[in-house]
Parts: sequence; structure tokens; C-alpha cells
Amino acid sequence: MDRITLDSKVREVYRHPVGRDIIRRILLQMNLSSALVDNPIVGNLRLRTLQKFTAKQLGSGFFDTLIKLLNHETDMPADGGCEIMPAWWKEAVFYQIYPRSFCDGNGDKLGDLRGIKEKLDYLKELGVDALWLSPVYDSPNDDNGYDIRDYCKIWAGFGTMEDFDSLLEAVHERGMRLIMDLVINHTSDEHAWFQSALADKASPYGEYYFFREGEKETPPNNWTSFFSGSAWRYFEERKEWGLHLFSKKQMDLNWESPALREDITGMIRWWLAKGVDGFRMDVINYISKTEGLPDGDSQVGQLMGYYGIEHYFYGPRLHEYLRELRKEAFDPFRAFSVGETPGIGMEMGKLITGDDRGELDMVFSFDHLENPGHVRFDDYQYDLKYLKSYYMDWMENYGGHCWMSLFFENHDNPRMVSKVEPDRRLHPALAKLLLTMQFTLRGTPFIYQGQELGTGNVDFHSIEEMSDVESLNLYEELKGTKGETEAFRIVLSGSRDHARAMMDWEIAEQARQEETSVYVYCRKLAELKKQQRVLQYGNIRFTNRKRKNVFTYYREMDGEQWYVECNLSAREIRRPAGADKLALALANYEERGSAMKPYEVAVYKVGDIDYKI
Ligand code: ISL
Repeated sequence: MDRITLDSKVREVYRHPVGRDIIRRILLQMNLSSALVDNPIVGNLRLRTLQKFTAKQLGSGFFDTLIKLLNHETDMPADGGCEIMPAWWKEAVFYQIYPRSFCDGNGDKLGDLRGIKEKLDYLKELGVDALWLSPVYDSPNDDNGYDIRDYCKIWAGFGTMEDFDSLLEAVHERGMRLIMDLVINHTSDEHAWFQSALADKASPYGEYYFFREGEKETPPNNWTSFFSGSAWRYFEERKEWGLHLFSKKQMDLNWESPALREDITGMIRWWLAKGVDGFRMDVINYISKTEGLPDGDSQVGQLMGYYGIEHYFYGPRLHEYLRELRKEAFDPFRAFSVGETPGIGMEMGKLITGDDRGELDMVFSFDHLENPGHVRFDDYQYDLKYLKSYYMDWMENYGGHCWMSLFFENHDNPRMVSKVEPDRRLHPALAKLLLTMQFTLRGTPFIYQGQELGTGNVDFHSIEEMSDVESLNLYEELKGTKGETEAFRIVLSGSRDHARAMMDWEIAEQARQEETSVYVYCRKLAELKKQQRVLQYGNIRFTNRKRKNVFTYYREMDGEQWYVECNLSAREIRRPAGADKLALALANYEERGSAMKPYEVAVYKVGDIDYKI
């Protein structure tokens, strides 16, 4: 691939996988159409000229940063026009459990491992094939377990290692699988490695973290933490600064250290030898940082909301580390991996997950969780029209080497039904629509606990009712400039606490019995997907491409055909032609007229119906 310089044209940058993703990310952030780059005048501009035009908005540092990032990546994704290789995780229905709010098995009002075990039949009945457990390791819980104190111990509040082993056995007995959360970008400051690094610079663990000398008043660089303020914390013990991209108690691990990497792979193998089936890997694309930890560009920082991000979101040794992990730990156990990769777009996703690349199996990409021009803490109503263009793009261009994860929720985001629709009466229909897309588009559905009940956001009334470290820090940061009321309003829009409220088991048990519930609908979707290979591996073909609120597609394989029609709006709209005379398999309304009702969705088989659900 040609090296990118200031003399390169915008078009050449857009042809570069990293360039393409970055340009698209920036356009998304600024709510500009990517058609802009297809405009020949824009495409022909040289970076040098663009730099002159934008000198006021983007300093020269911006272009240097971009060029460096691009030139680090010399590979192109393979041509995706190939057959898809079957794999269990391409056929599975995943379900994410946030252990502290899933089910309380010992009466202390906090979820735990025994509680999870009690609910395995509920999950099996729903059609779940694999569970992903958010962290259950020993932790001081500054970030609810994403700050690990001991990788090989269970946090006492969740139970013991015996409880874990018995849960794993029960999962496997039911023919399900279990994946753990692997948090290896950072550990808790209470982890023994960090404690020993802090106590003694010369300790073998001294190099496991990023420590830097410097004046007590001036952090070593301008990087900011995702949870507010500087990404550096001063440690009197060493008279040095330590790096933490997340909370003050989540210290970033230095992957440059071979000993650290060996300890991490050893730990992963230990869990795999126990029988876990794989891992969801927390912010795994952040593990490689630019050598010397240089300052972040201020324009990039302002645009993205975080300073320094270009130095670690797709770091120089990322591919190397991922390959090492796969070879040393995952492959010997044939374990599954899905990376949580904020900021990774489609092309970078291909380079990280292509089945020819030896890195990860899948990633969670996040560009569909907000509408263009918005961030999580904006108070706005999510417009589903955007989802249509997003999915059409990914389904048509991700290629046969890669496989998509399909999700709308997790423990870090408000509930999707609440983002889309303020009227709660429409939530059941909307919840069913969202689930239908997850089960009938091409990819692996990840259901977040409560989604199968159509759960919405929590009605928080004050900051005292919240507990998440990100929410509390943001509130503190904003309250000075915006005042308490406005600060609370902002935090409320994006708070992670919405998704972390306790599961309501009374509602769940009722839903299980009710023929029209979201739960029963979700169970039928899971059954359908499992019965119909075409819904797993079939091609996808979109119709009505120009009708914005209408999302229709066919799944096709070996002469079999299925058809899905969705109304992406809360308004009644004219039903598109295509469904007449087809055999209905599943729908979220009883009747189908010439108009589609708010958020109406229907799944049809083309030809005779020859299955039972
Ligand atoms: O903060 C972000 C930028 O807006 C997020 O994209 C962030 O990178 C992402 O939420 C990372 O999440 C994961 O790692 C965190 C943890 O708090 C989250 O719960 C976890 O999912 C640190 O371990």
C-alpha cells in the first residue's frame, strides 16, 4: 500500500482501511454524509490543501496524527466475496448477564452466582445458547468489577469458586456455553501486581504499569480519562504518576512488558482449562499505546471528547498482541473471543476479525448506538431510520471473512426502547421489533438481561439514586459550570445505571406465561432462528431502499426465502408491497392491514410454511 503523505489525496486516504474508518467516524460525529467523500472535488483534494483550508479549525498536528496512524497499518482486508465458514458462535443466541443485578440467590439484595444458576432454566427456555458474564472476579468494585483485584478468585459478594464451578457445570449440563469478561487493559490499584510495583520500583512488577516521573502539579501528558479529568494519578509512594484511562483505581497495564503478557496468557489458559468457552474482551483495542505516550492532538481531543485517544484506540502493536493471545491461549482450547472495541469501524474490524487474520472472532462496534451528531449524554430521541442505513452498509460490505455481533444494549448504555420512544405504551411493540432485527439480520444476537421483557430506563429523581462511577464523576465535573439541575439532566440521559437496575423476576415469571409477552415473542424468534439455517447463514437482500421508515429484507439460501418487513417509526405507514400471500411466521400485531402500525414488524416465509413454533 502506498504511504500516505501530505501530498496524498482525500480519495487515497478513504481507500486506506484506517483512513476510511476515521473519515467516516468524523463525518458521523459531525453529522455529515459520507457521500461527501465521493464528491470528486473533495476526493481530489490533497491533504496539504485541506490542511490550508482548515488551518483555523484543525492545526497541523491533526494531519500529522492522521498520517502516522494510517502509515502504521500496511495491510488491506481480504476480499470478502467468499463462502462463510460455519461456527457454533455464528448460530448461537448470546445473553449478557450483569451479575450484581441479575438474580439474588442468598437474600442480600445483590445478584450472585447462585442466583444465576437458579435461572438457567428460564434462560434455556428462552432459547439462550451462551451466557456472557460481566466480571465476577475479586474486586473492590470501584467500577463494578471492571477493576479486578485478583483474576483467579471470585468476589465474595458473588460467591465462591465452588459456586462458579457448579454454575459452569450446570450451564454445560444444559448444553449451553459460558464466556467470561476479560479485563486486561487495566487492573485495580489493589491488584497484587500494582501493589508490589508501587512498593518497589525494582520489583519484577515495576514494568507492568505505566509510571512516569514528573512534577506533582503537572501530569506527564494531556490524556484524559473516560471517567472525567486527567488520565494520570500521582502516587506519593513512588513519587511518580500512574496512567489510568478509566477510574482512578483502574491502572492501565503496560503490554510492552513480555512478562506481563506471559502472566496474562497464563491466567487465560487457567480459566480455559477450567472449561469456560471463551471471553468477551474489555476495551481490548486499547492495549497497545504509542511509545513514549506523547500528548494527544487537541483538535482530535475536542472532536472525540477525550484527549490522547489516537495513541491507543488502534495502537502500533495491537495486531501483534491479539495474535499472540490467540496463539498462546485461545487456539489451544478452541476458545471463542469477542472484543469490545470502541472506535473500531468496519475496515479496522475486518483487520481484527477476518478469519484469515488469526486475531479475534468478532467485535462489538458501537457506531449504531447513537444517531449521527449525538453522544450518549445528549438528551434526544433516537431515530431508527439511521439503523437501516447502518445495517445495510455493514451487511453488504463486511464480507464473508467476518461476522457481525447484533446488539442494542449492554451494561454501559441506557435501554434502547427508551432512547427511541418516550411513550412507554409503545415499548412492547418496539422491543419486539428490535429483537426481530437481532434475530433475522445476518449476525449473532446478543441479548442484554431485561431486553426480553421490554425493560425501559429507570425513573431516577436525583443523583443520590445513582451509583455508577462514570455518572457520579461526570455530575461532579458538570455541576460547577452547569448547575446541579442541568448536570443531573445530562447525566440522566446517558447514565449506565439505567441498565444496571435489578431484574424484576415477578414480571419475568408472568411474561413467561403470557402468550403476547415480549419474552414469548423472543423465545419464538430464537426457535425460528435455530430451526432455519437460512436465518443463520443465508444471504441478505434489501428492498425498498429509498423508503426511509420502511426496512425490508429477504434472507435467502438453497432456494429457501424469508421476508422481513419493519416500520421503523411510531407513525402508521403504507405497507410496502411484497408480503401479500406469504406465510406469516411471526409478528408483533395480531392483524395486518394496508397500513403498518407503529413499530410493526412481521416475518414471513416465502412458499409453504413447513415448520412449527
Ligand atoms: O467511555 C467510553 C467512551 O465513550 C466507552 O466507549 C468506553 O470505552 C467503554 O464503555 C468501555 O467499557 C468497558 O470498559 C470499562 C467499563 O467501565 C465498562 O463497563 C466496560 O464495558 C472499563 O473497564
